Amino acid sequence: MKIEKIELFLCRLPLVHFFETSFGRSYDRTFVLVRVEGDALGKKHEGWGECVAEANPYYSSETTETVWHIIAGFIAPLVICQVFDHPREIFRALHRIRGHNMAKAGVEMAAWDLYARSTGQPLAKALGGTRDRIASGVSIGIQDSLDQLMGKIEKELAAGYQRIKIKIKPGWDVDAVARVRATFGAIPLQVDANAAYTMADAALLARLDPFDLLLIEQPLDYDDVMDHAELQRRIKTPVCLDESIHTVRIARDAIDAKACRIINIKPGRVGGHQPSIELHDLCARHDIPVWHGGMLESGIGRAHNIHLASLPNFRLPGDIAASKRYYQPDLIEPPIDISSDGTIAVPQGPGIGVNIVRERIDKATLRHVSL
Ligand code: OSB
Ligand code: MG
Repeated sequence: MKIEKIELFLCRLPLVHFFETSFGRSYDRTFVLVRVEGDALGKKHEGWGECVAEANPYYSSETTETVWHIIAGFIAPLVICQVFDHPREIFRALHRIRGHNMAKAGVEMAAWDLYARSTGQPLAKALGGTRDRIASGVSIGIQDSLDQLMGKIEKELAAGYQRIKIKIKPGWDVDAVARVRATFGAIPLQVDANAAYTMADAALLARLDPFDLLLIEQPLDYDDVMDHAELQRRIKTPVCLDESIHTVRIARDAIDAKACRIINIKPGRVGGHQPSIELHDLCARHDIPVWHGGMLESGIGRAHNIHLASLPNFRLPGDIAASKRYYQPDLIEPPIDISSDGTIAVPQGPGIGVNIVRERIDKATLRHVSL
């Protein structure tokens, strides 16, 4: 396959409901869409990807502007008009660019879509997926009050989601979890701290133990492994790493150090589908369950996530929910929805298998470039 053109779209969409994590509240989402055009098996095809970097460097060091700079200046020259036998080769071809995984993933994932379309198969099949529906959970941000949080959880449980994740931060943790358990009983429940705590909080985090959480996600700093290992020795709740796992090698170190019992996979964080498959396989070999994280993606990134989450070691429900929780309308038609059993169907058409509505992309676009 050969990519002949890369287009970037800097987009902004309002969120249906604000989303608050330990690092701040957002009312809209700014992101970069990637469209590739090229030749595969002697025919012209397109492919779409979504860079999950945000406008600010608070979840990760990448931003929409760094993604733009790195793709236009460094990734495009290494990819355009190069011949690849398979999209799995692209991540490796970008090796001399250090970091910038979200920029790499946007292009790499678009290339996988192009490849799957050109071979007439759903992306899930090309990736090695083994199921045709994925289990769906929701991530619920910090709210203005615990009453408001209970209202949100009630609504999501009624919609059928298989598990609830709530964001926590100092001052919005043990009491919030206690209130959820008191109100909803033994529902599948997990928490995400987005690195808001330090080892000085170990005793406080141990107070979550009696609540039988599925996991606590990224309690400590975004680049830490060894303190998480110490924390895991002191608490019963399984530690799950998100931010810290930005390469397959760090995942190996974290597993060896027993810093986590579960890993969250976000393809943007590790550089695309190929490194995600490697991370998935590494975890499977060590009997570490994985689940698919979310980054408030539009329907394009969300569709990619659904395909990846069809691999067998995605054993816990993902943060992959219906489009209408995020954007109305979404950039795809029909929007992604869940069925009453809390699952989402893996699209069966070629590639990501969703219809992209170009007029909606154009309307959301603040800047465009063709490389
Ligand atoms: O840590 O998982 C996270 C959203 C933005 C940045 C980081 C995270 C999240 C979420 C949202 O939790 C998951 C979703 O897309 O619903
Ligand atoms: Mg997280």
